[in-house]
Amino acid sequence: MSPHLFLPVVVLVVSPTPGAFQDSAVSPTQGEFEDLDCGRPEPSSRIVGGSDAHPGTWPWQVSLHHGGGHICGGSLIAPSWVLSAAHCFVTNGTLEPADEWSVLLGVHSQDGPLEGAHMRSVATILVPDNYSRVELGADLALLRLASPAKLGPSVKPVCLPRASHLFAHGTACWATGWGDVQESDPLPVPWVLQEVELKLLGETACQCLYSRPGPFNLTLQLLPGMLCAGYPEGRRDTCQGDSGGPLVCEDGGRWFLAGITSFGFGCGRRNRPGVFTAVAHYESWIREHVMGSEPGPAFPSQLQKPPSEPWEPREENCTFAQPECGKATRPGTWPWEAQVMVPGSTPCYGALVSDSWVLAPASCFLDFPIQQPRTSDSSLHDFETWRVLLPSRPEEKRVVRLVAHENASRNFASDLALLQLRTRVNLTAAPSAVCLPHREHYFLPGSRCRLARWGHGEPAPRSSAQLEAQLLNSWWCHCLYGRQGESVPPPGDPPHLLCPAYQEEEEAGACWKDSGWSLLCREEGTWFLAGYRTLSNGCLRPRAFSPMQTHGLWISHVTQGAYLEDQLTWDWGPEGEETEKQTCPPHTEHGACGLRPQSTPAGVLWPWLTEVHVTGDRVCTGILVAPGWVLAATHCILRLGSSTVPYIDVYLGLAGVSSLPQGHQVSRSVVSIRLPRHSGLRPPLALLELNSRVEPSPSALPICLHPEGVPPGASCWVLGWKDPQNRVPVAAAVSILTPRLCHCLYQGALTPGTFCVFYTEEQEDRCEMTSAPPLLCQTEGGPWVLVGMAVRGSRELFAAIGPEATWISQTVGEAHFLHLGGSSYWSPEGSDPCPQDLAGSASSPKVAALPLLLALLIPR
Ligand code: 4AZ
Repeated sequence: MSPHLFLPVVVLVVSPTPGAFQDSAVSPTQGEFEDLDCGRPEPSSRIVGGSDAHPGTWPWQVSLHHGGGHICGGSLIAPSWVLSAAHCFVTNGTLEPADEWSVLLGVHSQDGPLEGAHMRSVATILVPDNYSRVELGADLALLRLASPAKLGPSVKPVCLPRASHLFAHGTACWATGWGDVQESDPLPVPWVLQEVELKLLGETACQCLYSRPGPFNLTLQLLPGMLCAGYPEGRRDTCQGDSGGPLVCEDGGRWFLAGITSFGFGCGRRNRPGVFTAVAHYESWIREHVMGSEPGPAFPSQLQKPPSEPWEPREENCTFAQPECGKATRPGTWPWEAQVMVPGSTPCYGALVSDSWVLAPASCFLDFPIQQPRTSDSSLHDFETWRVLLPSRPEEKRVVRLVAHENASRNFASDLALLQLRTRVNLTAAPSAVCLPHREHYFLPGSRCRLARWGHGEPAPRSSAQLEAQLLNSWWCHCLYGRQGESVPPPGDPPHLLCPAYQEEEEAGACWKDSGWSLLCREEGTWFLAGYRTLSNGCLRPRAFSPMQTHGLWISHVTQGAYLEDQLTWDWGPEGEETEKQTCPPHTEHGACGLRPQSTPAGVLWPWLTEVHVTGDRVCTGILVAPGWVLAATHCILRLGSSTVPYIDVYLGLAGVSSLPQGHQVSRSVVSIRLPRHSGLRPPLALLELNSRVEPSPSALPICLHPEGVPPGASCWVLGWKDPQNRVPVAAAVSILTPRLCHCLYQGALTPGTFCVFYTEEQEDRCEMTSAPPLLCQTEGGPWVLVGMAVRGSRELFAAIGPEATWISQTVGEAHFLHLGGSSYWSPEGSDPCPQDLAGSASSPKVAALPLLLALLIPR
């Protein structure tokens, strides 16, 4: 995978309409193409304040169709020539065949009446030899039409500027097109041509804006032959689908094609104006290629020379650039934290997402659940009395509008509302806005995040270290907390949930009830509002958050200027598609169990493997079977003949990462030892009750239990430590003998409810046996299940979990019993007589009966 620039979807962002055309009498064009009149639309007036162009206003605008739909714009420059952008026609370095394209001329609405419109096929496409990628310039293409366009009121050519033509900085020009109206937001039906007024930016000013790194230090080097138009504050811009279309500026009553829509970082973003191909720079290339064509394009000379070079800010004092988002000098002191005060209710915490909008939970302001869909109409509220308090500002802000998410009342994942402030906030170090993630934003597993106040509710009275977390990968998040049966979204798709894994343990006895939390994640020193949740999770810290990225479109639609800045997107390649098939292993009624992460650089993880330290330095293997319970072999925990009650501690988690003994992350002490009631013999299994729960995470998660023995098709392992000092977990592969073979080999020595195993490939020395290791099995893609614990003094015999299932579930409550079917352990009923040569070979079964064993192993 490799990160690349997010060049998002775009459309023309709406703007006020231009003034009426001056149909002034201007002297005829000079130059060799004097006969072609250009750049003069029919005189017209426009819909004031709208963004739809009036029909006939931009008669040179053409739509380039490929595969049955609009792909790019273009400008008619002569009856047989259209000028557009090279990137529309070049895919992976190859020019697409001209005959696959058609040119639609004289269209206004692409879904409306097409009178005056006509289509032409393309005979040739010409692209400069030095074109490779948009960021390297030369993004222009000449299209020769198969037959000349029919000129008329709605089809006229535009004038081309000569190389000497100077377009003054600050000139208001117009860009037009059928492109997206926002990033990832296509122009709605009836697809009426859009127009937007854009100011030309000088080279220094534009470079200054593009040199301001956004959250990911993404900058752009402008090159000769590029020009910029737009605004430092963004909002008005071209976007995807406008490419190839015109940027025209008026001179002496004629419209000149100053630029060809080429690219930009996103659309309408702060500090990211649109980048255009400067047509004047390519005068000679165009002339050279249209030579001999009659009539060719017109290059009228400039009538109004711009006065002197207008002042251009220097890069060092690029003060007109807009402030950045997501900068916090001290994590925990959030400069975007907004406190919304509504009389009669406790303050509601939200986040400043632009200079005039606060995002907060809708449930702060609307009643839940709402029976009737209620309008999100502001008139239901008396905003006069509402106040918003922002960091470092003594004065309170007033609210003029509330826009609730349309699903806010139906679904907690949309519990969002936007509040518009009456006056804009001057964004400085504080208050400042938080950055919002784009839909495709991929928060890397392991990203550093923090909880921040969100909505009503008191902060949990804990140390701030407890608010720190790292993101889990989406498979874990989904399998631990997602809805069963829903497939795991592949990386790159918006996740259904975002899960933090906390750095600090949950404090015993603390209750996080009734507080909403937002999840802020930091990337490259910039904080993003990644997720939020308003529902409490009992007393526990929240484990799963609704992702904010799915709401970016709604937020930018409403606010027209929230901080959705440059972000990385990942090119997942074919691996991304493979992961699409990922699903989670079955859950039990108590949730996920037996999930194992891939081994990480931090160590091999067996999230249920527990070191049980018994008084002094004896170490037994324990297995986490529920958040507050560990199962261990009785003989390891309680030594025969010892009359003292042992003092026991347990350690779980990632080895080698924290400062706890042996690098474990989680420690607990044991408050009681429970044994099942057995007549006579000492029971083989003991349950250890922990002083507090261990919440599920990839480094500490309960195992699944399997009462029926070995699940069909499973591979089984004995899990333990090789070296009692340096306890790095090891697993030895084993096969399980059939109950009959087991019984026959160990005749007389076996307790009912025992598994016999056979180590494959000399693996029996891998684990040290004094710690009483467990026997685990896993079916392909399924969860890991515990089937037994080692019997005292044996490497090959394991006490089965099955016979104790009732006792375990009654004692533990939340044990994860999975019913997968399968072979059972040895039980005395119905044992057939044993073959002669096996009887009595129990001391060394594999030596005596190896050939037989291999034949009788439980089939996989
Ligand atoms: C595009 O993808 C595109 N905001 C066109 C223009 C801009 C960005 C992207 C400029 O075709």
